[in-house]
Amino acid sequence: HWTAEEKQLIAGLWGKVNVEECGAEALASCGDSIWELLIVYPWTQRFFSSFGNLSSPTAIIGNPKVRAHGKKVLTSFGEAVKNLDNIKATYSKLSELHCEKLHVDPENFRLLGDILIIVLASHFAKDFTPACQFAWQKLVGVVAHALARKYH
Ligand code: ZNH
Repeated sequence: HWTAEEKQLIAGLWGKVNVEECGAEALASCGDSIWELLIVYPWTQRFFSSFGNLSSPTAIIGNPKVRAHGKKVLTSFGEAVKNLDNIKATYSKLSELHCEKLHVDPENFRLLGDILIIVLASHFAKDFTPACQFAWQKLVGVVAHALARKYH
């Protein structure tokens, strides 16, 4: 459950990710969370064998499929932000996909969540207060849990 302050901190920062002037750039940099995941934790590359060349950081950064996937995941993450009180139901189908079809180890959801927080903190440094960090840490935890639900 969320306090009013937490909801506001989450929606406020996410609103900035989507705001028009810097929206595209911020969204792109959050979408970059995926290539950061692939570079920082190279074993996650095995899930993306259909994405073509991931043989070096340069190849990963320049790979259009990675970029497109980052956008897809981030857009989907936005659904959690919009449905804070209903995250489990929101990700029920996606959990099935990741657990039963893609066999993504749930640990990876937590790794991606941590990276997303680092990206948000560096992009919105002056707004990223400890209270904001706490709310986002909680959110990525709830999202990871919801996505991993079909394993339980
Ligand atoms: Zn994931 C896919 C979301 C994480 C892996 N994903 C996907 C999609 C989405 C998502 C929306 C699409 C689906 C369809 O198409 O139907 N994810 C997501 C989210 C998250 C995630 C929200 C968190 C936050 N993933 C993840 C991770 C991993 C993954 C961590 C690993 C490492 N995914 C994946 C894969 C896929 C997906 C492999 C498939 C891709 C293709 O295209 O093939």
